[in-house]
Amino acid sequence: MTRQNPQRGTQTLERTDLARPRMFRVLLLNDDYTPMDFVVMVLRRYFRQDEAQAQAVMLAVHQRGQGVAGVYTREIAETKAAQVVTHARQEGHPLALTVEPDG
Ligand code: TYC
Repeated sequence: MTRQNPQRGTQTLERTDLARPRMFRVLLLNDDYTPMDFVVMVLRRYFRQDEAQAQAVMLAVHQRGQGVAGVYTREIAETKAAQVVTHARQEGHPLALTVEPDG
């Protein structure tokens, strides 16, 4: 789109073909100590999953070692991972997460 500015005699070309941002996966890692209920709470509260999905993801991580909690832009993914680690440490749990490019 072109925006006219008659006072200055200028035109501004606005981009309308915005590129989609790169997306990042937040991965939950299994450990032997974090309670299952805490992981389910994390998936519900921080990753907006319903009870059934949170249970399924938690169990998949428990059985396979890791799993995707959610996919976000980089800043949001890193913020969520940091918030969860802070919460887990406050409760004395060793829960670990990583952030990696999606695809
Ligand atoms: N393995 C943990 C237990 O048996 C549960 C758990 C699931 C821990 C997922 C971390 O990301 C995790 N209590």
